[in-house]
Amino acid sequence: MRVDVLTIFPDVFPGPLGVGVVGRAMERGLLAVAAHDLREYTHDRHRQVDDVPFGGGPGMVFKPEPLLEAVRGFRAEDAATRVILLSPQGRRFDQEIARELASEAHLVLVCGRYQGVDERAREEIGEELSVGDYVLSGGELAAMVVVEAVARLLPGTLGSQESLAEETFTDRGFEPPLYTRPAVFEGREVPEVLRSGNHAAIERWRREQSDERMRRRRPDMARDGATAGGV
Ligand code: 9D3
Repeated sequence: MRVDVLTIFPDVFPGPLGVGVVGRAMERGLLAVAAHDLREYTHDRHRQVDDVPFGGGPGMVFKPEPLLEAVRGFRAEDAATRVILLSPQGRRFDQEIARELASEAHLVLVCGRYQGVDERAREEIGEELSVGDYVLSGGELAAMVVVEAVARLLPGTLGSQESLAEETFTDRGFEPPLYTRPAVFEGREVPEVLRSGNHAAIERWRREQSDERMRRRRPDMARDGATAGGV
């Protein structure tokens, strides 16, 4: 998969995408992430990407010309590319959308900043995603969240250990409590069942614990059964 990111802060990439599972996927050629400076698509002396909003109001707005010159360039190269604006008004990104995006060959992620993006550019881009109901300063961290979640789903990205761990609780969403050594830490013991060697009992206990956690902490996920969260 190829991901092109349009941003006024290309230097923040790859950032955390360069390490761990996703970093390895890039090293192995399963994923290529390229950040492009939006200012490279300006033609004025000041390389201006923003301007004041018509009608007044605080802050600045992304001008349509540089954004759309870049987006049209990517679409001209590859008509099937999926162009997505990261925006607080977008559809909420979740694991189901991550799975859908993982089937694409090419994504273009446009990172907004300032007060937002000129409406005509928004319309032409066509698709918008938010990563949650909180205010970020721009779309860069959101784009990283999307790339990380999608990259994990590309075939060959996860090692067999990680894939297996993913699958075991894939339809449950919540991990059961995890313990490692020592068996007693500051007087607090690892549950006996985990040390019993009884694999059926261990499996049953883990299932109960993860169901109970989900009911208590994420009743929205538990309500529709185990697959509601889709993770
Ligand atoms: C405080 C200004 N907001 C009210 C008028 C509008 C606003 C504009 C631009 C709020 C945030 C931003 C920058 N955020 C993003 O570009 C963004 C984002 C987010 O803030 N939250 C969750 N997901 C995303 S994706 C992109």
